[in-house]
Amino acid sequence: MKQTTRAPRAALDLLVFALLLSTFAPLRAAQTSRTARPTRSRADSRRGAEPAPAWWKRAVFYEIYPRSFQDSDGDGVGDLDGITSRLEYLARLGVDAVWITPFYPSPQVDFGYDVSDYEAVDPQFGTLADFDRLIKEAHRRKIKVVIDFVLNHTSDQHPFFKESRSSRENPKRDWYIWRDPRPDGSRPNNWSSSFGPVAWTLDEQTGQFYYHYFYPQQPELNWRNPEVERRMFETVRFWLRRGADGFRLDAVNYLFEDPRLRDNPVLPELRPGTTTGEHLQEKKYNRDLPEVQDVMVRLRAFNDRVNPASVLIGEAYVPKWEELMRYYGPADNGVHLPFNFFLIMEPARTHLDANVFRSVVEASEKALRGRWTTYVLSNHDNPRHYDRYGDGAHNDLIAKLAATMLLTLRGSPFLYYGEEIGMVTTEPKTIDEVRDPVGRRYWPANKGRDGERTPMQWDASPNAGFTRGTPWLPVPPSARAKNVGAQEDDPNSLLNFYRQLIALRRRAPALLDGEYASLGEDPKLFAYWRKSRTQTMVVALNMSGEARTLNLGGGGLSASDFRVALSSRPRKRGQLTDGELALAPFEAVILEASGR
Ligand code: TEU
Repeated sequence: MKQTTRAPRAALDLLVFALLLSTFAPLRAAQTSRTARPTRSRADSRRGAEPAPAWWKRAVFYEIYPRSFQDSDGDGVGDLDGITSRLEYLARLGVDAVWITPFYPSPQVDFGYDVSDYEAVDPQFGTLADFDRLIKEAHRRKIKVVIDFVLNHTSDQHPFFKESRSSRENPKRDWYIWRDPRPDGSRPNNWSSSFGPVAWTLDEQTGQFYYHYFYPQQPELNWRNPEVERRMFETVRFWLRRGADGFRLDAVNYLFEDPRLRDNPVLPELRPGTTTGEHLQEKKYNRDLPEVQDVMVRLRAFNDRVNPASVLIGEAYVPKWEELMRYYGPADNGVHLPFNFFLIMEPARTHLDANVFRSVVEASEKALRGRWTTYVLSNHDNPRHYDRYGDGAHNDLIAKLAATMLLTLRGSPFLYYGEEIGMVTTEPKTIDEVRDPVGRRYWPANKGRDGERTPMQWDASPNAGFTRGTPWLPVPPSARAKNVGAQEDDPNSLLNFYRQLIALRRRAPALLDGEYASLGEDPKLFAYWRKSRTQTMVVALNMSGEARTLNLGGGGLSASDFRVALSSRPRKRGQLTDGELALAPFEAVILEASGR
């Protein structure tokens, strides 16, 4: 059933192109002129005649989980108007782009990642008119808006799936992955689901199983069917026409499955929270199949025809750089920014260790060979890095250190809402409180992802300024002390540190797109330089509770004089002339060389 023959690609592309030209030519012109505005970076103007790099290479991105950011109507769930009302805050923080996770109509089984209509807004989150206003207000502040595209699966309540499941003969039957049971009535193969236990659900009415890597309410689309591709690409056009600046492509590495549906190799380890039966698997036959790359190339071509300034950001947790590199496409004609999750994966995930970070960053640099990447420490699927790296005694200092790294590596940083005020992961205390279904299934070994999705903490009021109703997830007790209001006026707050860092980054060509090289091999001190044609910056991150010293004489640094541009601890600004930088425990320092 998955073996649908694909229409010749060139013919398909031509048809789509012709349609685009005839229908959307004026729109394309308008969008090009909108996106061709100069960026805010002063570094740009210094470059004279060189063309400005794509906006997303310079951008600081900020991920918004709309349910939890700001509620405007008192139903306890955040919404698009809520986001619009906080754009001024984001502009002041200095971010260049927001990525908003799904706000489309959805039964909300996976809180929006189960989409039942790709071209509308869920009433909980607002209306299309609210979206248009959000775009207008964001663009007015020169903030780009990237949205989520959940293309691997739909909701089981999407009309496509309802049709598909209605009968074996339905024209949309082949839009999903249906298979007969094996002769003994069991499921077609051994594949497990990300959310457990198995990836197949029997549809009693038609007597076949359908495949879902995620929840059973998220049936997988059949990307071998060209009609699926055509229809899904229309979604891209729909949102680009409405002014979206790009897409974060959800779970793209799961688009294709082995046509023969061979069993995955079973690993010895059991899934955390289970004692029998549920072994982990190597996802050999249902993840990162080469066909994914062909879709990425075609999606990029489609995207470029509608709005060449828009960005595609791929979400794929892959174990190796070689696999991730394929997402850039054979001729850099695939995804612009495959997410680099290596700081969120082991060993960097849990170890604040200079050797680990140095080797992860060096491996990235080596694999990339000049291509652009992302850096990300927290998102809506992982415990917040504030707790992952915090030692309990120096958490704020460590958060400043992590922020300094995130915002000074060679790549586009992605912040997750609330990390700028040090929000903590607040897991449900009892199973009854759990909202993320996976947390109920594997409690307490896996408490789900509610902990990193709690409401944004704006002020010290009972609901932290998030809602005047009852928040969908409890506001953490930490909100009373830790909130935007409290940090606003404290010059040493984490929030103000993020603001300073982002402002510094914006005006420093070396940090925006300079080269990278590690400095030294101290196991407690991660240090590196960034160099552009006109500037050299040194970043020194003491990842230990001991004092450390960085020798500024080596590592290809020819400058003799350095100026402290920013530090996470109070220290005298000004020249450093003795060739050494002494760092206090967990201190982060950025130096600017005054010579070359
Ligand atoms: O996540 C895709 C993904 O790879 C997940 O396995 C992720 O690692 C997992 O959520 C961790 O617990 C994306 C979204 O980010 C996630 O929120 C969705 O639940 C998922 O796709 C399905 O759409």
